[in-house]
Amino acid sequence: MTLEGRLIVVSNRLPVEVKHRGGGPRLSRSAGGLATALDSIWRFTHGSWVGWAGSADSERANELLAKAARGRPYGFKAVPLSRDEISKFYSGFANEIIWPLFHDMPSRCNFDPEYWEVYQRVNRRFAQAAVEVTNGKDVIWAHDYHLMLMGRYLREAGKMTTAGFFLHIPFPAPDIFEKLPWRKTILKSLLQYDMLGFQTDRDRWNFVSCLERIVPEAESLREDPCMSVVLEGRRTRVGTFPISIAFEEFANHAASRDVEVLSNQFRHELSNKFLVLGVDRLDYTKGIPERLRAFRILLRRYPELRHRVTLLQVVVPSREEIPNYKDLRREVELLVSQINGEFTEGGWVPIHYMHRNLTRKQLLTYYRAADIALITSLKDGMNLVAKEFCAAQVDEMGVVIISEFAGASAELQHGAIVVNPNDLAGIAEAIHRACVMPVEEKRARMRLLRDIVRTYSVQNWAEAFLNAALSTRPDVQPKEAPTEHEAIPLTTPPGAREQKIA
Ligand code: ADQ
Repeated sequence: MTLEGRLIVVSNRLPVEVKHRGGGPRLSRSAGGLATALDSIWRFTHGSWVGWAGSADSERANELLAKAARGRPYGFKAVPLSRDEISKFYSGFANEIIWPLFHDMPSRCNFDPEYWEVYQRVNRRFAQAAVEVTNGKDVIWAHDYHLMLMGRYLREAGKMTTAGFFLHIPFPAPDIFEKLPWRKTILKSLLQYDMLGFQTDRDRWNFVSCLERIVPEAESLREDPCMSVVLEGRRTRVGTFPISIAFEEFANHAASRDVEVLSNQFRHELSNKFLVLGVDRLDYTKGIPERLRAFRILLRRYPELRHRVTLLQVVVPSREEIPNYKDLRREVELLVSQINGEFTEGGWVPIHYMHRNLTRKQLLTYYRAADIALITSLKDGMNLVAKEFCAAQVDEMGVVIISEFAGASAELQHGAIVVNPNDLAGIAEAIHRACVMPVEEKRARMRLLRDIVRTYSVQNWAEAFLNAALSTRPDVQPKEAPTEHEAIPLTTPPGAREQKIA
């Protein structure tokens, strides 16, 4: 697709971060699923990326950003945030209220009213920054729960260009969402965007159910392929767009000689034990303690698997300034040492644990070397690790065990083994099943999974969203007919889109 204007992406963080190290500010890549996914949408368009650039807002930092933009199809527009704003907007409102609430964990929320004040102020600032780089034909695409009010401030600034919003995390059911003191303002602000995108049908249904309960004056119209909501004469389209990965890029890199050699070497070092892999940001939504406890049950129930199976758990440090996350690290490290203490014998350590950022090559090496990807999120918008693992299975042999509460399970359920992350014995049984699964079944499942992920890449996701956003303009129609994935009509039951093993 080609946009008539430019694309203005707005996200909390820019894809590069300026950090103060000894000797002055330095640039590094931002971590996490959003940065990885968005980086690949610029192949077919150009424009600007608006977001926070990290701790430093000095002149030198802007120089570094200008330098980093050379050769990219987009420029950077940094939004300055003070230390207090980072603490109350990012750590506070976004990550101590919205993150736990939207992941169905209201008891972890800290509903501090000051957080709300700062959230409003910072959303207004992001809107102003976006307006400064936007021309009439541009499309503004805002990302994630940090920017739910930005639509309202764009309208207040008189910005009439098309504005869309994609939520990367789940949207909760009304009984959970209504706990939020600012629920109505947030829903009405979201309806100031022209286009809203959710990861799964379940999230979209939840959003519409919340509207029905909290903003009954909004009228929902079930149109194909998206639905529309009309409030005070404004129409917002609402669709399902499951995010994906750059499949070919991952698959080609995983197939490279480098990665093959490293992965064989790693397997050799483990004496070719059956390798179970967990890769996550260190976050309480990812179900890491549950996974470790399930692995302990496996080793207790099936002593014949001792010496034969190893769990490699890789965690990337995340949000370490928030107390909940520090506690989680301690819990995970204690469990790892308890389990290793209980089972380690000469020549075999049951759990290998890494707490650090990996390069793409290292990540692909572990994906390729592993026999099982174990994803036990208690709740997850999508989970890109599941899709990256499939892309890296160039030998078509790995098994995916995935939580039914990860968005990716809606697409992957017929090729993966689906588990309830609270059912620890069930997870242990799933690992056992994967260990004894016949090779033909593994291949059939992995082929299906790879087909699903290959067919709908992150480029398809971005095009589908932007096409749907453009079709909200009275003067523009989408250039191509909507694809199956572009948006799923609300009448389609969740899961209808998935395929089965032939
Ligand atoms: P995340 O919660 O960050 O993303 P996820 O989708 O799994 O979760 O993405 C994690 C990313 O970080 C993957 O690309 C993975 O390769 C990378 N990663 C993980 N551990 C790493 C390590 N140790 N070193 C280097 N890289 C590592 C949010 C939502 C998700 C949603 C994405 C995209 O919470 O539900 O899928 O956005 O929409």
